[in-house]
Amino acid sequence: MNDRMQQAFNDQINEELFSAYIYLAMTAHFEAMNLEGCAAWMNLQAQEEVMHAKRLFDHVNRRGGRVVLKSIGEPPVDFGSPLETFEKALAHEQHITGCIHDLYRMAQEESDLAAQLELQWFIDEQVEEEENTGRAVDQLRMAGDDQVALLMLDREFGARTPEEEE
Ligand code: OFO
Repeated sequence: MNDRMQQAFNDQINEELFSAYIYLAMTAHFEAMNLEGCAAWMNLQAQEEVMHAKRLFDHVNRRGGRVVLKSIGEPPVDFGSPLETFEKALAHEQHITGCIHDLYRMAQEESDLAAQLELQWFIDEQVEEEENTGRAVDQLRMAGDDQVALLMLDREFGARTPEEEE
């Protein structure tokens, strides 16, 4: 893989690890509110982000490139209400989708077919990420100020299971 692609993959590894950091901060935020199901949902999300970073990491290595890990930014501490927190998670996923699409377009410009194939998995994954997070946002909006509905949703979010990697 050429230098431009290698650098862009390294930047994306950093984006994915920062995502994990944000979701861990959201886990802590929900733990502090005693919303264990929401916390478990975010914790699972954080683990998936580490898996995404590792997938890009492996791709760079398998192509004879050099992984360079950069420092990870500090995430916020307070994300607001459960709805506001999930809305921020959705906005973050939309940002990551944009990054993946830019990376794919770069791979096309550079005629890097192997990177394009790898990134197709991520394009598909982002559809799922936005779908899952968007559903949670919609459900929390429906619950509104109803505390019982919120507790029921918390239980449902806690039942989320890890995604199988293909
Ligand atoms: Fe890696 O998909 Fe979320 O950020």
